Amino acid sequence: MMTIATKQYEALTDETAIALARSLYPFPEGAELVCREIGDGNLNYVFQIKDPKSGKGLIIKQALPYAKVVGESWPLTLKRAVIEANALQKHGEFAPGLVPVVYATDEELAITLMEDLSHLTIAREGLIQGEAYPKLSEDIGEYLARTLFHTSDFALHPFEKKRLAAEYSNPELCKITEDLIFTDPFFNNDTNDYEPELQSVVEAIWNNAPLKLEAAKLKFSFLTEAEALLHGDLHTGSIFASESETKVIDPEFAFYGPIGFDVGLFLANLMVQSITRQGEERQIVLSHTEKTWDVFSARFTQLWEQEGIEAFKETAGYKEFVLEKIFRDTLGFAGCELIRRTIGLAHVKDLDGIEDAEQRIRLKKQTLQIGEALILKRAELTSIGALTGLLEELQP
Ligand code: SR1
Ligand code: MG
Repeated sequence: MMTIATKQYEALTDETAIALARSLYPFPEGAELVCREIGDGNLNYVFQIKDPKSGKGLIIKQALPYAKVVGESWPLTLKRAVIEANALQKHGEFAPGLVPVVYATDEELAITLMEDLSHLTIAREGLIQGEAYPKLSEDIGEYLARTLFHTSDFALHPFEKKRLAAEYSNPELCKITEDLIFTDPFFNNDTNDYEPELQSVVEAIWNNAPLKLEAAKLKFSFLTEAEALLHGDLHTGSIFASESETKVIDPEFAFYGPIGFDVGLFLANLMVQSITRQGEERQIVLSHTEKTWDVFSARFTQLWEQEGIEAFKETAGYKEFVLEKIFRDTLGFAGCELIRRTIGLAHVKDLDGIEDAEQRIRLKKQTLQIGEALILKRAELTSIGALTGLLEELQP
C-alpha cells in the first residue's frame, strides 16, 4: 500500500483524478483514461477511472469537507477518509476477499485509491430489481463474524484492543448516527422527513414512552459499549454484489461499538426489502435474514472455540450469554434503523421508490410497526425464526 506525496486539500475534478490515477497505477503507456463520478452516497465523491482498451481500472474516493446530502452548511471531518482506508485494511486482514483492496491513501487530499468493483452492483439497487444474490447472506455472515470477533477482547490483547479503539475514535460520524438513528426519529426534530399521511403514526412514536425508554437504552449501548471495530454503516448500499461475489465498502463510520449494531443494520435493510416483496420473492430475502444470523453465530462460535483468548471462554454459559446479548442488541438496533429509514433523514429507495402512494404508505406503516416491535420485544424474540415469523405475518 502506497502513501501519496501530499499537497493541500482540493476537491478532485475528472482531470485531476485521471492525472492522480495515472501517476499511481500501472496503466499501459499512452492509455486514454476515462473518468466517471459514480458516487450516489450521502457524503463523498467516487471517481471511476478506466482504460477502456485494457479494461484496467480503479476507484478514487474523496471525502468532502461537508455532507454532500445536505450541502456546505453541514461541515464534516476529512479524517473519516483515513478511518475508512484503515478500516478497509484492518477488516481485510480478517475477511480477505470480502472488502476491496486499497492501493494508496492520502490524508491531506482525503482520498483512497482502491480496487475497481464496477463489475458488481450495489446490493440495494440489485435487490430492488429483484436480484436474489445467492451468496449475500453467507458472505455477510462470514464478514461480520470474522471482523467483529477478531477485533474484540475475545481475540485481542487488551492493550492492542484499546490502542485500536483509540485509533478508530470517530466522534463526528458517531454523532450523525446518534442523532439520525437513535434520537431524532423519536422526537419532533427538523431532520425528520415523512409524508403527511404518516403524521398520526409518527406522533404516536413521539408519545410512546415505553418505546422511547428502550430507544434511550439502545442509544446508551451505542454510546458506551466498545466491543469491536464496527463497519458502522452496514446497509445494503454499503455492499457491492453479484451472483458469485460480495464486497463490503464505505466503512467511514467505523469505530469501537456494540457488535449487534453492524448485524442489526444489515438485517434491518434486508427487512425493508422483504417488506416490499411478496410470496417466493419475499422468502428469498427472509432466508437471507435467517442465514446471515446462522452463519454469523456459527462462525463466531467456531472462532471463539478455536482462537479465543478469554480466560472464561470455556466457562459454561458464557459464550451463550455473549451471543444472546448480541442477538438482543441486533434486534433493537435493527428496530431503530427501520424507524429512521422510514421517517428520519436518509431514506431508502426500497420504500421511497414505490410509486403507488397508497402502497408506499401502507408498507412504511408496516416498517414502523416491525421497528417498534423489535425495539420493545427484543428480549422476547429469542430466535431468528421468531423475527422472520413477524415479517411473514405481514400482508403483502
Ligand atoms: C448525513 S449522512 C446520512 C446517512 O448516510 C450514511 O450512509 C449514514 O447511514 C448516515 O446516517
Ligand atoms: Mg456510505
